[in-house]
Amino acid sequence: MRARYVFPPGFLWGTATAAHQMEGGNTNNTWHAWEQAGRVLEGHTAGRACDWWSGRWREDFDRAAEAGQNAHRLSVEWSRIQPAPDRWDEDALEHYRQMVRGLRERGMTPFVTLHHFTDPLWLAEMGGWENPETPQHFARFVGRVVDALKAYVADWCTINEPNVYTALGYVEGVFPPGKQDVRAALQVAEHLALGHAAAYEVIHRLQPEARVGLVLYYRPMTPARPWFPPDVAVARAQHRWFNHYFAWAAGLGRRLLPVGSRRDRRLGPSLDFFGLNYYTSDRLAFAPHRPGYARRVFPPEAPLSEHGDIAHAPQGMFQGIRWAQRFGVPVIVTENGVEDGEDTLCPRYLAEHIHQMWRALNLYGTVKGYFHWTLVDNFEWDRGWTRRFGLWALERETQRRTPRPSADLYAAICRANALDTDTVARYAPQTLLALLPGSHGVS
Ligand code: IFM
Repeated sequence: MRARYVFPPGFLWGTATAAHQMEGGNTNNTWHAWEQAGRVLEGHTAGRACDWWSGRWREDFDRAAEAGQNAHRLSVEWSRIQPAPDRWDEDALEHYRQMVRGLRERGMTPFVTLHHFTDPLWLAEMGGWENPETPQHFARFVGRVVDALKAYVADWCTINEPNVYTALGYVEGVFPPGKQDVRAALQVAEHLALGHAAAYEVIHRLQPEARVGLVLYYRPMTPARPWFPPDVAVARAQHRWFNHYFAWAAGLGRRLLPVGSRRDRRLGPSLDFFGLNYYTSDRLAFAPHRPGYARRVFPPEAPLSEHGDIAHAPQGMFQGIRWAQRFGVPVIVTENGVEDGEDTLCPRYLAEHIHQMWRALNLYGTVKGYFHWTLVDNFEWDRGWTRRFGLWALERETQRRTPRPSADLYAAICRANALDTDTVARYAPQTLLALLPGSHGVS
């Protein structure tokens, strides 16, 4: 039996990257300071990263284009473009102009993310996103970038994973500024939502035809013991705050309250597309002494990634798209991938997640693109260089890139604009059964 899952013409296939993880030499932002303070696993620093700022983006864009990708999602680094509150660096803007033009020259559609986890040091000194003026600072920065790049870019992601930024920086304290302060987290969340809405407005004022989205990290959360009311309650509460908060703000113009929600016209609706990042799913068990009163466990049957960070739960991709399409705008899978230096799980992960995306597209018809995280191994934030998500492996000292088998699998999918069982049989034979019609991906 054979099957071929075909995507609509013009479907976007790409990879996603972020400035601080790729460029190297970003020394004027909060993450650099965090790294210097020894807060990253094994004392790692981003250092030269993948050397994009010296020009290696060219060879990586060549690689992506040759591998059949027709889009790329990258981010711009605020601290380079605005190194001080009253200083703008035109050379940095020109550098990004060359990059996005470089994508167009290679037949790839650029998606530009305007905020991806890093903040300029001057902004942090002013209180970062706790400061109610930060949304306006962000909107000013966004205006400069849009003016500079709009000849080549029409697709903008305002803020990457504001839910992760808030949770890891202000509740768990493992991202800068390292706080564990729920009040500060609520303030930051509100200001990020306002920053997104302000950016949405500025972009449309400068470029009426632009498409603007927010990128959310969606994580399905189900009760570990569905018959145990405390597990049900914590799973609901965490789903509400982690998944719903920003989606309701940008998608519905509603602010969540401890009970119910309130319409807030400053927030939106402010979405032209929904950027969905999906990696894994959680089960939550009530744990009175843990932050958020919950202990997270992975579905017991799910295979785990190299370091156990990600459980292979491809049905969550389907659920995520079903959830996101309720906000009434096209969905773009702006990230999906797995840390897997040996490339043992990744081929199967890729095939099964793309299959689930196809199922959701077939049912709801709203998915417009898929960006795999990521093109080349890069600096993975608090885990440093220990986690390898790249389709291409990176040897840091020599900057040599080597394709993993998953790079060939993904290229076959991108080139065909389809996932077929012959390709799966070649690269991920163990998952063939899960991909046959009628299986719904249950392997
Ligand atoms: O590397 C990160 C990225 O910056 C944001 N989303 C998740 C990725 C993998 O952890």
